[in-house]
Amino acid sequence: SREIVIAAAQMGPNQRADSRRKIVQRMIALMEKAARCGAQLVVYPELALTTFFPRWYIKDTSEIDSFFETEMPGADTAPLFTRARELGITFSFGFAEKTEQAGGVHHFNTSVLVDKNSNIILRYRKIHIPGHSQYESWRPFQHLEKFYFKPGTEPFSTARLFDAEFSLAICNDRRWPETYREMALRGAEIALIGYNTPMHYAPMPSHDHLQSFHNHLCMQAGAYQNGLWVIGVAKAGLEEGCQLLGQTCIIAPTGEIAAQASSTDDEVILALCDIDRVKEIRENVFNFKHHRRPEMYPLLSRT
Ligand code: CDT
Repeated sequence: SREIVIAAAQMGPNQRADSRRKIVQRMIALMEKAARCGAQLVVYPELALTTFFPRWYIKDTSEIDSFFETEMPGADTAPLFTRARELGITFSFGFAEKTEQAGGVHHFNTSVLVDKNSNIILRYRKIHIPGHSQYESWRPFQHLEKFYFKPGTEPFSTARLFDAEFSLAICNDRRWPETYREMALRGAEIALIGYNTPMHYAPMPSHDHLQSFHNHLCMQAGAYQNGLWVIGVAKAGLEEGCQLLGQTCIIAPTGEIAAQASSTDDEVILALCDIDRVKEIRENVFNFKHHRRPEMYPLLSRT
């Protein structure tokens, strides 16, 4: 069987004044801890290098730029790549990406998968950008992802590592069933998903108490209904006065939680993931080839 020791490296809050260097040092400490426990792959959250800045409406472009990476690795992130190479660790993390393409400048909410030789083998740019695009004064804090980020223009894709197929998604993507189904149809066996989820949802505060439930509900359902391992990794805790959900977890293709964080701080959890367990689902109840009826779901292929 194909077994991989996967670590989910939950991060506690990143405050606005925390330097990239300090944050990267915390990420390295988590990686070293995971490596001591035998991890082969370490997964960090969405926007791991900064505070969740979409909670503020920032007009000054140089201030906005300070949250974005123009190269990966850059000067501040190189130590993470170097330490991973020394430890022989593969890793994945999210960051704000500013890139020039076809003469234009683009801002994406991005995550990458890096092999043990520090090569970026998969880059994903968040497709489902939540929140709003303009300042809304009635909110206690903003969720201006639509102001800061353009949606990625490439569909979900996969990369092969440890003889298994990996796919990346970011935060709000995990709530959409299409995410997991598209991945699975492309042959993905493991989905790596970082998130920053405020406990307070301003448009529907009566759902605040459901944040934890919905978090696990969508990832466990996605895992089971598509026969995928799902690694869900939080940036958690009280970040700039905003409480972020924890609940980092490693979910088996049966939908069962194999490991879960017990804090909202920097914390490593691990599981020995048998990738062949994907077959328990995909060769049985969700054998797409035998039981799926795409011709009966014509609206799914329409916008
Ligand atoms: N980062 C991110 O995508 N957060 C959203 C918050 C809820 S939508 C405003 C999420 O889906 O968890």
